[in-house]
Amino acid sequence: MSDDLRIAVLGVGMMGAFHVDALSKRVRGAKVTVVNDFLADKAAEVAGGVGARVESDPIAAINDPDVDAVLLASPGDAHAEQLSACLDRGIPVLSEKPLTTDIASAYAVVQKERALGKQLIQVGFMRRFDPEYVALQKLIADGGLGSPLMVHCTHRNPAVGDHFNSEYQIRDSVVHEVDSVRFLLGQELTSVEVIKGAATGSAPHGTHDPMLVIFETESGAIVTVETFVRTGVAYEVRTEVIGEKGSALIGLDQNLQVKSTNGRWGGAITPSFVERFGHAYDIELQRWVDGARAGTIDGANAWDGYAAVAVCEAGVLSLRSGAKFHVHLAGGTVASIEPEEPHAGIQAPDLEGAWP
Ligand code: ISE
Repeated sequence: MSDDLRIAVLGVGMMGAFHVDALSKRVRGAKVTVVNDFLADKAAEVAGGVGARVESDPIAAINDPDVDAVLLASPGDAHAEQLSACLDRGIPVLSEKPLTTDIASAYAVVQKERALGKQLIQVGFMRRFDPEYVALQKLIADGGLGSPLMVHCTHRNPAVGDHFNSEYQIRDSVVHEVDSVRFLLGQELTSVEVIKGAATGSAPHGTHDPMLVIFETESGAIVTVETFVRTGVAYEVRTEVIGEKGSALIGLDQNLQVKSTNGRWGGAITPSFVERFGHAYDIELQRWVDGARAGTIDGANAWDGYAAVAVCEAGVLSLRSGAKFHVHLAGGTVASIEPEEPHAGIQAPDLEGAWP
């Protein structure tokens, strides 16, 4: 009898189907036994491809006797109930971001897991498994850059649908930078300010794309994030950390460099996050499966997922109001988010009137 981890995958849109493929073909010790999606045809197609069963009710899928662990790639607003059902059954769950869609429900999930006294929830922040991020984190943790003073993040997608408005951009895209910086620096983010500039012509009316997001960290380091999801170019994610003893940069697409007879040189940029982070996703899944079989988790935990929800919520408030928001994520208590006191501003002297 096989002792493979029997997994239910909830939500088999692009990401869920990608994970089912990886779990079936590339990850050792795992077997997808149950598939659920609100689109019955999609569920049947994906399940059929790997010999799994379709279960139309997500909670029944979680409670299915053929299931040892759950992978959530369902819409974020379904996560709170589905995570709670996994905790009730006491089985491991890998949840794609967001953990949940609001601070209160994310905090409730953290508290419920804490009451069980066992970590069962892992959040799918795959960059924590990308070799470049891992190397950078180690360099910083080993003191190779001295104290980190600044971080510059670039996050560009070639194109997205019109549903991708500015708030979605913060919660779906910038959220990766929130987690990456927390992972790299080992610090909480303490403030958020979103700056909206001129929008690209392909952004729908009222959508601010690109934006500059500025965070501060517990030690006072400053983080800048350029978020631009309609560049029309390719997928570009870079991170540079500047410390007291040097700086380090990752995400340079330094793969095959070609020099041609026409005097040009260059390489290829990854077209989407699937190519850029495909290897990281596979490592993440293998480590999750190995951890689940050993009764542990390995990667971002429920608190990390919760912190990301709270910081992005503050980012959305800053986007709406134009104010800088402070975030307090202390001692495992619920996050508090407050706007910075408005400044009086500067009154410029009337130069024209003063001119002789
Ligand atoms: C998407 O959901 C992801 O998770 C990608 O990593 C990110 O680059 C993209 O902006 C998001 O929409």
